[in-house]
Amino acid sequence: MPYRSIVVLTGAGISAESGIQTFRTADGLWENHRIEEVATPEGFAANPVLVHQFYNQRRQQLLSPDIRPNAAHQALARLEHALSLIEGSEFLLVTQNVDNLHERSGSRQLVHMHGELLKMRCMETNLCFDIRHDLGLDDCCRCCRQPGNLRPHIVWFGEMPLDMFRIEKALARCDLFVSIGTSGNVYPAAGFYQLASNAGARTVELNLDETGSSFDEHRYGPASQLVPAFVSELLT
Ligand code: BJW
Repeated sequence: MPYRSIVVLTGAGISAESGIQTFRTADGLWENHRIEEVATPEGFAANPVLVHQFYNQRRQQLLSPDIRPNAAHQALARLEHALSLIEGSEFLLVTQNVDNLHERSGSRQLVHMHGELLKMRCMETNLCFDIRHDLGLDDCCRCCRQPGNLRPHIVWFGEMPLDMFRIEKALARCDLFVSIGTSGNVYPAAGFYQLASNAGARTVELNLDETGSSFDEHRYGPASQLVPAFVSELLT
């Protein structure tokens, strides 16, 4: 293994072959909604019922038996496990995805920088709770016992992504940075490869299509094929 410290960033493309739709489609809509309606604090304040409905639907989709991790998620868990057996090596998987397919594959050194669909958060106390059912305006929070204080644990536009300190520390130390299935449209994640490169890391992009970003190496194709092949190369 030529690398001692690896950071992997994943985006919607890694879960596409598991049946979860990516974000940026040709019509600019997410599941028929404008971004401002469903992915900003202002959208939630204007129409919380609509926003709850949007995330309730996506949560139920994620919980359906049809949605399962694919070979790309599994390969990353394999990589983490292999590295854990090498003394002194470090691994961090940063996902922009709000699904749970990485943890279902066995990934543990994992940061959900844009939140998690299967969590809700109290806006009063910032405490998070697991959730598998639908969330509504009348639901009472377990900590403050008030209705209307709960929101999806999702990072919307204009909000600070989660665990940035841990991510930036890992980026500053890594010698390999791999970006998988992300369009590179959303910051700060879109700038991670430059931070890693500035720290001296080799940067590799695995994506279905060109994104226009300048990594040291680009490989194009479906994640379910590219990622297992890339991980096998690293481990031999
Ligand atoms: C395949 C494949 C297959 C398909 N195999 N590949 C102006 C300039 C710069 C920045 C800003 C600006 N104005 C505002 C900002 C900041 C803003 C931002 O970036 N806006 C841009 C739109 C310009 N960012 C923020 O507000 C963030 N917060 C922030 O910046 O805080 C301040 C800060 C300061 C200092 C330090 C740190 C922070 C918050 C961003 C929150 C994003 N949240 C969302 C919504 C989550 C809720 C939900 O899920 O509903 O997260 S947006 C959405 O985009 C979601 C995703 O995680 C994120 C990234 O999308 P992703 O994963 O790249 O998906 P797609 O669909 O775009 O791409 C899929 C890719 O897969 C494509 O490339 C395909 O080719 C590929 N693919 N099938 C391999 N089978």
